[in-house]
Amino acid sequence: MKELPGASLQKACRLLVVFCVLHLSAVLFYYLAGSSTRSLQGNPEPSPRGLAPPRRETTPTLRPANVSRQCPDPSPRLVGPLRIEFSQTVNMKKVEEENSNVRNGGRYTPKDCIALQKVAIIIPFRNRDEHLKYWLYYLHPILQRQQLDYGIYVINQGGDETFNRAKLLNIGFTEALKEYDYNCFVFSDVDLIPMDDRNTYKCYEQPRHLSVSMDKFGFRLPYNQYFGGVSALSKVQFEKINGFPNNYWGWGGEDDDIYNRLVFKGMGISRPDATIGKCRMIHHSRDNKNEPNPQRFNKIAHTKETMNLDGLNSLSYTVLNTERFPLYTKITVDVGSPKS
Ligand SMILES: [Mn+2]
Repeated sequence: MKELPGASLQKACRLLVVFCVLHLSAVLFYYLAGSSTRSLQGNPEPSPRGLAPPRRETTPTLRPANVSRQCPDPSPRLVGPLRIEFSQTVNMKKVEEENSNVRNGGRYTPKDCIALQKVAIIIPFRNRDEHLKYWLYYLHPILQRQQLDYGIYVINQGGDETFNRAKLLNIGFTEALKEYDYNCFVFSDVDLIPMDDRNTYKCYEQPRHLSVSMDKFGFRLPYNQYFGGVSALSKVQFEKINGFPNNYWGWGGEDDDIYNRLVFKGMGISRPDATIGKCRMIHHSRDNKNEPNPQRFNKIAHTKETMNLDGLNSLSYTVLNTERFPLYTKITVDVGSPKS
């Protein structure tokens, strides 16, 4: 028997209604199932393997994407080897424009995920503005690709007393912590630029030495215990060794003292491999008031006795000035003078 046209239309409508109801209840089910697992997000432990319902793919989510998710490790934005050169002068206005995501004072936080670490980068400084421009030009884009929650602190030694690198680093640690809950500290000379962005400026299980193959030393370590240039210590690691020594005036020795402190507290050095750890140093002549320290050999021999008396617990200084520039915070300090 042939069906009437009206009956066939009625049947089609009924089917459509049934389909709509089914679709609506399926959407509702997946939405509720999604919200009940929401509290698990941000849990650092890997999700259990096996059969998982494909809810994320099929359901549009109402919350903004990824903001409650930790940034992946390593960052997917890394590009690897970089061309680093110092032949052209840096236009700071342009560098500031190119890094418009950086907040005043040199602070940056990734937008689409939660950074794995909060990193304060401490740069001991005096009269090296040209080097600082290169550093900012190269490092800001690298640090953003590394998806770190970071801040840049240039600790400028005021006056014209002999330079004291390690004390400036102690001051940077202390001052940065007054601003933000940093859990990692990268201590970098102003003239060192990494040649590979896989050399992440973050902290590890053990204190990290980052500048492991410098062009200055023919892209190798000058000696096995070398800990100078760029290093990273977590807040816990730094406090465990009572910070760095305050009384190494002039060039040399303070990095070996720091190495000794780490060893005496039972820690070892973590390093990237020689390829990832390549970096360039900007050529320069020896600064005034930073002559090699003749006392350094004698001091290094006594780290074990001095480290508990000299460090964070004996640090004294005066902040003379704090300036917020678009790409860094500059803190000028009076570090005092060597005791005779
Ligand atoms: Mn240098």
